[in-house]
Amino acid sequence: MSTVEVNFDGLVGPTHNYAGLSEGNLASDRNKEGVARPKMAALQGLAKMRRLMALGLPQGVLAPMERPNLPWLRSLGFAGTDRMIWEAAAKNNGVMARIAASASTMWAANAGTVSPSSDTADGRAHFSVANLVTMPHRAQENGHTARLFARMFADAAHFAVHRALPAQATFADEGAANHMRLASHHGDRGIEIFVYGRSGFEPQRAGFPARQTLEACQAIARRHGTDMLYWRQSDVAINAGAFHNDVVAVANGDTLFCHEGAFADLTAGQESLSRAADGRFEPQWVIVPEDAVSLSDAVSSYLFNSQLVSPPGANRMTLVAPTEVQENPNVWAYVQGLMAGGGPIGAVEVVDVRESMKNGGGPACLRFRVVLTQAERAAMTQGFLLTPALADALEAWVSKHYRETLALEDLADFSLVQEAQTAMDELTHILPLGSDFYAFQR
Ligand code: SUG
Repeated sequence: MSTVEVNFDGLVGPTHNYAGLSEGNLASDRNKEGVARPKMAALQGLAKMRRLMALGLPQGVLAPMERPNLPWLRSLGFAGTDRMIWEAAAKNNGVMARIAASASTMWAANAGTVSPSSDTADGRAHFSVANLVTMPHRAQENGHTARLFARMFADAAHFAVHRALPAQATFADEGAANHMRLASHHGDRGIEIFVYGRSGFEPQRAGFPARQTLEACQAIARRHGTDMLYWRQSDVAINAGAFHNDVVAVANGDTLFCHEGAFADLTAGQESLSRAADGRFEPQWVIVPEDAVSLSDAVSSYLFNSQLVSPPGANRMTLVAPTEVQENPNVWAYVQGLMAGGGPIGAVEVVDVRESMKNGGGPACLRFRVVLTQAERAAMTQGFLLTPALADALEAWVSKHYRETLALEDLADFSLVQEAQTAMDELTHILPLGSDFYAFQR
């Protein structure tokens, strides 16, 4: 198969913590001020990557951002030596240090949006880095992501990497977490669907924030040269804690698996997808009714934040689900019924990504999916696709540098900055980032 989907997972960085920074993300709020386990978090992420590789699926890895982000603190007026900056930012309950230390680049589904070359007007794969403007701890990611994508997808004959949209609430964009693509095979021209929470010209909604605007989606479609369907997320889902569409829906191949309450107008969505797919393929819908799995159970178990994948050789899809799905008897009974039902989803693999889940990041949040032809895989910078040897090297690196535990009080300790910088410096020798990738190296 010459065209494949590669899942690039965000490697969890050494400052993973529970600062409770994300309003509307119930797990982040619930675990606020808990003690995080950075080493375990990174190893859980790598174990998930290995499971996907074992299913015969291509797997890639994305480097974490420089955290603590001292350049960001400097831009906010903190001055002096690195130690002085860090100690000042950690004062007054340390909210600035908490933001600067957030390991949020692990949630790679928010890195950006991709349109594969089969969908775009100029026949190149287009990437738009997400501006993530709704939350300050996430808004600092986009410069790093742009630099990383430019490094990975440097060949302009095959790839176009677009910077983040203007950093204004009107164009709030959270990337692939609100984007779905259906196609009969990965390499065929696909149908891309953007799911937005509000128009940028409406005031921010009451209740939890809507993080994606229609105008951001339209701008990305224009830049990529793609046809796009635009569906509105339901307010009920956002208020139930679905701060991204990928908390209540996931698509793969010809199949869309979602909660019946995911979209403001499910029927209109179904009709528009059928029209777009007419003559190309028959969309398969797996719609879960509220009385089978409530929105509340969907959000707490992250059933729909599973990865839906097509392992080579299998004729039904596999759901890569978080442990929490198995632990909820009602949700697990639904999954068993789904497997037995003969529909498009035929197998489940359970993965433990609890450390990320406690911040509201399930299996699908941790990955950035990119459909690539064989020629594009050859054109991308080599060394970002996971092999058993690279996974070994990354695990050894994590085991050597990461702390077992990290409480919020520990953030004030300047040695954390030094440890993180030592780790990142070494990472630039494991992944082909270049020896000046991080600002502290320049
Ligand atoms: O943006 N959590 C992330 C989780 C992102 C999940 N991604 C997808 N659904 N694709 C967020 O809310 C919590 C960080 C903290 O509270 O310290 C956080 O940012």
